[in-house]
Amino acid sequence: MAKTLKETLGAMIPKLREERVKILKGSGDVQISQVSVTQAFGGMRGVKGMICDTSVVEPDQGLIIRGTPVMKLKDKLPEEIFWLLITGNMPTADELKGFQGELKAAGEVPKYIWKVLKAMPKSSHPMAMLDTAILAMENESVFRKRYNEGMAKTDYWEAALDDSIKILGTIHTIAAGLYRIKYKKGDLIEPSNKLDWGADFARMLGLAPKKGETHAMMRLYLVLHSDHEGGNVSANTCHTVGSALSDPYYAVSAGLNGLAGPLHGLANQECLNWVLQTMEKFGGAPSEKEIEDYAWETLNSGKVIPGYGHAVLRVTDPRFSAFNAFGKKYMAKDPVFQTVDRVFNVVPKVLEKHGKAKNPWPNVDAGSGALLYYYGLKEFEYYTVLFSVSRAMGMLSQLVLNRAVGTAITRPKSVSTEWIKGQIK
Ligand code: CMX
Repeated sequence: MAKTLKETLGAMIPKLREERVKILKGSGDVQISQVSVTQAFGGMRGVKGMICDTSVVEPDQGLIIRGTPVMKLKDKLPEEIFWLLITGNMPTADELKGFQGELKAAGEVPKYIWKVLKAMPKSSHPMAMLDTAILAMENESVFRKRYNEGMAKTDYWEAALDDSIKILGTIHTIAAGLYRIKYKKGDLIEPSNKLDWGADFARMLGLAPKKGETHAMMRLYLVLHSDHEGGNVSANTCHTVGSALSDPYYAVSAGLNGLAGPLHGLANQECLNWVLQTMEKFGGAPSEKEIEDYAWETLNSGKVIPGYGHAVLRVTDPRFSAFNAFGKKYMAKDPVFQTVDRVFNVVPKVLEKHGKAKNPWPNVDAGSGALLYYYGLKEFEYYTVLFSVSRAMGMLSQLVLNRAVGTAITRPKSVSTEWIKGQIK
């Protein structure tokens, strides 16, 4: 019989713990980073001060999940990616089937969640709705219950995994349901036992299958956004909150609040907005010259061009390239997609000339919106919710591993401006 995810992890964890103890005992004093004044004032950019084994982001390559570049994983199922993130290996066909069954078995959304969502103001942002739903579901936490019963430290990861499976088993249903509530799309659509996670999410949103294209698009979307190492705002926030032994519902909800920021996950709503604004201004798909003029207008009014630049990457984000390739295959003549493609030809040159952004190339958010829009998801303020459903996989896999190896509570040292001035002298 195929092993469950819990059995697989259970077998791995003693080795992970041993390795950690060995490294700390033998080499705990080895220096791995220095911090400059610029970094202390500048969002700790580049400071190496935490461990994340699920993925790395190389400035010249982009996302690498457990040693494999994301482009090589783009045709996998999101469920396979979660297994890979957390164990370091792809599941076998039987393991995958068993894990999909576990997600389905955890798939019932408590009824009070729908009441909470329906009670929220009509103008609530979809991200506020999603975060509230995840936080309200904290009532289901196995971690909190077992902690209160005196759970041993060595068992924290198990309870965290139980909560993670419940969150992943329901988050797509909650996200689809809040979409239908907020945008008055009709009754909620029940989950299906027959479809995989991504395809079922697309179906529950109410997207027409269109010969399977919407299912394929959603799977791709969920794979590409799944993780981006440990220091980005959402992962780092989830990590910090989880390090206080706040359970996964608290930690993921907190991480998602960070994802809702316009410099982070919300950029995808801003991005399509910017593309549509150019189309509106110029009455259809604009020429490259018109895009260039609009880019300068944006920059000269002190705004950023959404979807471009990155804190770590210094090349075109491979996730953008994967979306772009999908668009070229299925919607090459669509004017919104064509505009996104033209923006890609123009904006990096403009940003280079502008001379501020360290990375003039597109990030993941520059490309995804056009695909969603094409398949009927036209409410772009909802897009970060899709990002969230996917990123929950990265946050939860990191969190379970942190509980498994006993990562300490986060507590960096802050210093005052006076102290810095003293150091400068
Ligand atoms: N348009 C205009 N200016 C930009 C820019 C852009 N796309 N990207 C960076 N800059 C500016 C910065 O605002 C900064 O200006 P100031 O010195 O006046 O503050 C300067 O260039 C240097 O910034 P940087 O070191 O290159 O970039 P940061 O690491 O500070 O910020 C990011 C990274 C992503 C927040 C930034 O590039 C940005 O705001 N991009 C647009 C928003 C976006 O696409 N966000 C999504 C990122 C992906 C994600 O995390 O989800």
